[in-house]
Amino acid sequence: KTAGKPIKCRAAVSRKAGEPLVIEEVMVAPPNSGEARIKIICTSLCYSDVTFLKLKDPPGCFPRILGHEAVGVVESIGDGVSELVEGDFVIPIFIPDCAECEDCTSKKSNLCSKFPFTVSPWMHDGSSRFSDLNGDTLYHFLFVSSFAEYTVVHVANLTKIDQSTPPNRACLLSCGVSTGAAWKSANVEAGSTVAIFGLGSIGLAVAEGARLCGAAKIIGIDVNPEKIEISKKFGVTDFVDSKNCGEKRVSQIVNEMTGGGADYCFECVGKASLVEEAYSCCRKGWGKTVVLGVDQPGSKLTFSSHEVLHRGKTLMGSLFGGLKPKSDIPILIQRYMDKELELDKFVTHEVGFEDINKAFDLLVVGKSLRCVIWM
Ligand code: CXF
Ligand code: ZN
Repeated sequence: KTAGKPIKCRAAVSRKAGEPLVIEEVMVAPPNSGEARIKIICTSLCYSDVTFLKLKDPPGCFPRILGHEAVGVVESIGDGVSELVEGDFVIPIFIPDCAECEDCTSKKSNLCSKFPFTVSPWMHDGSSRFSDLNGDTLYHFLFVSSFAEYTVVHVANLTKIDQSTPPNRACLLSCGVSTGAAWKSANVEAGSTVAIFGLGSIGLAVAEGARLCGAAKIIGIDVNPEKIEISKKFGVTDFVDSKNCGEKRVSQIVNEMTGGGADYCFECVGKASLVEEAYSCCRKGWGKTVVLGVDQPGSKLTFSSHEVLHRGKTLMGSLFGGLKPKSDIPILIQRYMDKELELDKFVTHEVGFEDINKAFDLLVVGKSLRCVIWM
C-alpha cells in the first residue's frame, strides 16, 4: 500500500529552457486535503508544453514537470475528497470546476472563482508535491504535471470518466480537442459558414465539430499548404493559403468566398493580428468571432470603432473553448463512443515514455498533431 506515503517514480523533468526533458527519479508527496494522487496511464503533448519549455526564466520556471493532457487512475485521495475513490479513471484539466462558486454553478461560465486560473508553478495552496532526489523542489504546470508516473491534482481539476474509454483517445480531451470544441459553446448551426485561422489540433477540432454541426462551408486558413490534405479529413471544405494571397488580406478573401463574411470565425493560433483578421471577416449583423489562441501576455488588439460599434458583430474570448469540464467532457466522450466525434485521426504518433523528447521534436516541426506518450 502506497497511500499516505511518498512515492518514488520516474518523471520527465524540464531542467532548462529549450533543452530536452530529463527522465529521472523524483519523489511525489501524498495528496493534501481536496487532492488526489494519480497514476498516469498515458499523456499527450500540447503546443503549450513547448511554449513553456522555451520560456527563459522568469517568466519560465525550472526545474518543472510539464504535461497537461492525460488520463490517469486514482492511487489515493486526500482528506475531504468525496467525489473520487481509489481506482477511478480521471482526466486532469487545467481549468478548475469547483462545483460551488458563482461561476461553476452557472451554465454561462467556465471560469471558476474559487480557484482562479493562472499559469502558476504551484498547486492551488501555493506549494509543490514534487521534489528531486536531492530534496530540491520541482515546479508544477497548469495544476496537472502529467509527464510523471504519478502526479497530484486537486479534485476541482479532475473529471471522472468511464473505465471503458480508451485512454489514448480520452487524453486528447484534457486540452486541445476540447478547446477546439468551442463550436459547442458558440452554437454553430447546420448550414452555417465557418472560417478557421490555424489548422493545428485546435483548429482541426473546430473543423471536426463544425462538420458534426452540419456547417455548409468550412474554410481553413494556414501558412502551411501541406495542411490542405489533412484538413479535408476533418471537414474543411475550402482552403486559404495565407502565404499566397497576393495583394489581398485573408479577411478580404474570406469575405469574398462567403458573400460578406463567415457566420463564425475561430482564431486558433494566438496572434493578435489574426484576431483582427478573423473579426473583419465575420458577417455583419450576426457574425461571431471566437478567440481560442493565446498571444504573448500584454499583446494589444486594434479595431476601428466603425467595425466594432456599427456592425453588430460579437468578439468572444474563452479558455478551454468555454467548456465546463465536469459537464461537457462526458458529453464529448459519449459522442466519441457513438462514433460521431472522431478522435482517432488526431493521434498521428504514439511513443513510450522514454521517447518523450521525440514527441516534442515531431510537434515542433509540424509533423504531428497529437503524439500519445504511454507511461
Ligand atoms: C493554455 C491556456 C492559456 C494559458 C496557457 C496554457 N492552456 C493549454 O494549453
Ligand atoms: Zn494545452
